[in-house]
Amino acid sequence: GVISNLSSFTPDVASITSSIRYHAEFTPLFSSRSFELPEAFFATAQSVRDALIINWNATYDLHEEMNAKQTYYLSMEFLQGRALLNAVGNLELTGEYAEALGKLGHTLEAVASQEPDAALGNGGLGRLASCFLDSLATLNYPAWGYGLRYKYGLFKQILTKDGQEEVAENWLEIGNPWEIVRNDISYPVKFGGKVVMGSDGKSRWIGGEDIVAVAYDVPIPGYKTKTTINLRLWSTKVPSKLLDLNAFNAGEHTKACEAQANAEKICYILYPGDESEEGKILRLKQQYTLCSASLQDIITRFERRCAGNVKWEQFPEKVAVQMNDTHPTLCIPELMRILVDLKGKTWEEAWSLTQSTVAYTNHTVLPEALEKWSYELMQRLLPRHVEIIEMIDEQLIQDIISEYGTSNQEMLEKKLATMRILENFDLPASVADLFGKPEETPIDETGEKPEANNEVAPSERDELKGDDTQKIKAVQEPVLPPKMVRMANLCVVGGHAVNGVAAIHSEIVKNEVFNDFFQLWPEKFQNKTNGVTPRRWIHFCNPDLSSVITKWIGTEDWVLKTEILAELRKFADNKDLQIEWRAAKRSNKIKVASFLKEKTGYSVNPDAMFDIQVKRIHEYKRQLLNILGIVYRYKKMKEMTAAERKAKFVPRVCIFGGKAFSTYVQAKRIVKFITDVGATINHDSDIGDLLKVVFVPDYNVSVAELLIPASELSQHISTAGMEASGTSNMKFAMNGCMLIGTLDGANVEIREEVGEDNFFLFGAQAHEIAGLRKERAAGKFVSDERFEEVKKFVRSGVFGYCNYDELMGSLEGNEGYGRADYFLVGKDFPSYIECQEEVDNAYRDQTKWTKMSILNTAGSYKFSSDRTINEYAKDIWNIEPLELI
Ligand code: DL6
Repeated sequence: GVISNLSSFTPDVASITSSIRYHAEFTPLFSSRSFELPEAFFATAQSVRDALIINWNATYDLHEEMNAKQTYYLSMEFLQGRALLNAVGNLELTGEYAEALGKLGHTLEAVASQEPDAALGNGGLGRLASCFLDSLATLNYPAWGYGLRYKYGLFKQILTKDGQEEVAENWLEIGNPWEIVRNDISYPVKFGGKVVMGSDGKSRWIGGEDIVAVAYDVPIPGYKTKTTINLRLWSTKVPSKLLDLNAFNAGEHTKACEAQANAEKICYILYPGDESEEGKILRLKQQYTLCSASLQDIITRFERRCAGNVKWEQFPEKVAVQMNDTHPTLCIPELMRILVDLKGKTWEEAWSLTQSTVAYTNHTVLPEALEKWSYELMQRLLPRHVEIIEMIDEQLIQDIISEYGTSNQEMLEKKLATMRILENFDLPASVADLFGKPEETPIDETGEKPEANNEVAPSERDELKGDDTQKIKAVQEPVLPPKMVRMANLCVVGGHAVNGVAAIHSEIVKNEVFNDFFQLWPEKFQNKTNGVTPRRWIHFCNPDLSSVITKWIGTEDWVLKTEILAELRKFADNKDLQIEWRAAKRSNKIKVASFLKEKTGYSVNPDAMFDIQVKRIHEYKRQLLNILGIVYRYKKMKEMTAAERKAKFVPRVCIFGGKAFSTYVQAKRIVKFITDVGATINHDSDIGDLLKVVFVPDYNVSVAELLIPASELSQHISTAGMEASGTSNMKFAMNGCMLIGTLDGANVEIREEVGEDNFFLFGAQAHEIAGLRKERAAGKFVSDERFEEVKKFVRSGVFGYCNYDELMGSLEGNEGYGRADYFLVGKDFPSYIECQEEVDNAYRDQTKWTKMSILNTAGSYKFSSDRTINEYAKDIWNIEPLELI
């Protein structure tokens, strides 16, 4: 009976109960005698997976049969979080699963909380990829995600008295009930070796290290549709023929396993520290594994669907490849290699196919994040790809010359210096003589031509992380600048579309970061403002508010058509709605209060304003501005009588969360500073419930799902022009939270949609920033006395033994990236604290505040990832929905 139930899964409570029982009994991981929460989670997830597999297979068959154009979203990161509640919610089986588990002695909520977060990403870029998968499936687009199956995802953050510590997160420890191991789908991937010329005059890449990439599939269900798409994650292993049996037999076990260990370590960890040469090699191997295995898979599918009649000119009509930032750039030379070396296409044919297939999304304007690889390292690992990149670079030079001519050599040289893919390279012989002077290599004092230094330049990122060693070396040893490959330039040249992720960011991409390319190919540049899935980020994580919305709008359709949310505007003043709205918020705040108590020991008052800043810790995101604002508030409170401070300040719980990159010294100082400030304020009996500062450890997707519904004020306070978009700002607005922020990233568009009166704006604007930095460098900046007062207060040692000299010092002086207040905390401080006073005043009037909160939800409809995905589908991918009936 049980087995036949499984093969024809019917979603009624009785068959769901028996399917959970079946999995509890036959999952070899557990003793069948026990059915505690971990077992219940695993068995429930497997039962849900059965339902998903039926739809996943049907979706695959439909795509195969229709052979429609399909999008492949390549990303080194997918920040999926938990899957159980999302899957049952999308299948519309939440009630049935809750009831079935009830019969088995558990609640669905408790079972779901057993699931470890799948944290195969660092932050915004990875979470965006996961929201996109949800929207692609929901909107029935033929699309897949491709990524890597890291054994260890993003580290677990522990907070000690010394600040942040990182612990490996073994998310696969008890196994992953969602994945389907595809031992039938694997591809060879190779590194190193050399390129030889065959007798046919063609290049061949031979020798080197061989590994195999094996597919692990994760079904991704859409909401209220049968469409279930695939996230294919690659894991690496050694080809079995390479297991060194002789070494085994000779008892040299370590040697015998060496190749195995080398292959497996590629997918060991998300973002290996890449300060060391070894770390860089590993990261480059990861990127190439993703690109090579995915493209081989895509091409195999394309050829199979051609059913023996392969017409390569149709490839871009069947395949769209989206590169999530520059991490999958190697797609470009890899596709060229496959087409030219293996499929016999001419260079011109292959280039046209590649360009029409591939597109690139830029997610950051930070100079340190625009990836560059050492030419020498790349040549060692991927010699054939380097040849191909050199040819693309040469072709680009020709394009630039034919556009601008050679009469204005100075202008041309500038263009080439910024636009070439290869940085710090001589001009190729084919064009060098056009410049009228031979290329000269400087002679050093020994009379020898120095060798190019292939070390990575002392980058701004090193400075940010407080690593001065390379800088010192650079000063002492006059060497040629290192030869590098600029991945972003390769993406712009090799892709047919380049997009930024919010309107203001796309303008900066066009007018600053890639301005020379924009002048050459304006038609390539687009904007695609980010979005978030309203399923996970309001409907499932905030059921109380969702019910209120559905009741007042009269339909649940807003979960799919968020524009309906705008109808809430009609009721924003309605007293009854306001009462229900506040009740939903309060019940979410009560849950968070008990979570904070459990995680940090601090008790907070659920009637205080919940003021939240959760995101990666980075100087440009300015957690330092937030905490210094809190310090200022605290100092003022201490200077007042109890009655005065009660009259002046609204009670607040200031919540922080976020991880600092493990080698980012300054970010870690900020984490420690926040926790120290919290420890002092939270124990100050003069202050009591008027102010609490809590740093939530180990911020992740699941914690966000708890905090965001409880938020009343959220902070998006980056230095203008530096945050590409932000996506948590969208989630907060959707959940009826007011934003305090600068005119940066998607804040600009959120403010437009929710209305100026419902957004707390402060700070310098993007176009002013360069001038302000210059002013500072010229010693002309006059600091506000309140800012000076705060720094002095911190330095006086109120917050423990430490005087935070490095942290406060970074806000002083006149010059240097990462110093001299590069992120303009001091400049924006006065307008920030004044804006915070406005927030207090607005919060005092709860009727007005609730109206503002409703208008934030109503105005957030544009920020659904469904809207974003429809735009990509139409403007970049040219794909159509394909629905199972
Ligand atoms: O586009 C998603 C997200 C943006 O919302 C953030 O503003 C941006 O910082 C983030 N970028 C990254 C790292 N980028 N790289 N490389 O996560 O992307």
